Amino acid sequence: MEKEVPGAVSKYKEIRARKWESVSKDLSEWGVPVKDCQRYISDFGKDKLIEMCECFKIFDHTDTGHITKPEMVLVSNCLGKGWNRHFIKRLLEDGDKNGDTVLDFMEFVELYLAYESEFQDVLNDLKVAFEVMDTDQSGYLSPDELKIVMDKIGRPMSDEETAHFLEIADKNGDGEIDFVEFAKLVIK
Ligand SMILES: [Ca+2]
Ligand SMILES: [Ca+2]
Ligand SMILES: [Ca+2]
Repeated sequence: MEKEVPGAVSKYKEIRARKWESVSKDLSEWGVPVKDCQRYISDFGKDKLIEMCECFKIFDHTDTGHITKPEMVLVSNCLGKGWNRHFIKRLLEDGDKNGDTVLDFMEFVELYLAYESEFQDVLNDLKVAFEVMDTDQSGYLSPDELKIVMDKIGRPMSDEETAHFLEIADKNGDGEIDFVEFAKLVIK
């Protein structure tokens, strides 16, 4: 396990810069100006905004830029927490400020902050699994890391299979699997 060794800080900064780049892209895709998120950044930090963005993308299963009720049911069920329908109804009622029955990113951010432990609880097992697989702690799963995991669980993959798997999983085409891409593989 890597502890406070020199270089850990710069590695962390590198991961954060890469993640922030992806968040900026997402925000612009959703039509959210970064300045609208500024107060969340000053109140809770950039890392929190990255975390909320990842959580939003995971719940937005079909990548439409908003979260629907069936998506909330699907995601919470798939991740083994199974929020009951009363709780989901309450989340939507609390979160949907403009009354269009879905949650856009800005609505989600407020909701996430109000129900942070519930959202974190849903994603926790997945996060732990991801961290175990990410052996070099780069924040991303490389093809080699994937192969090692598949070997370990007794289902070794050939280079071809690995490439094919990556083709399906690697939505943004950067050659690695990030936490959101990993979650999308698990949630079906
Ligand atoms: Ca709404
Ligand atoms: Ca890695
Ligand atoms: Ca990727």
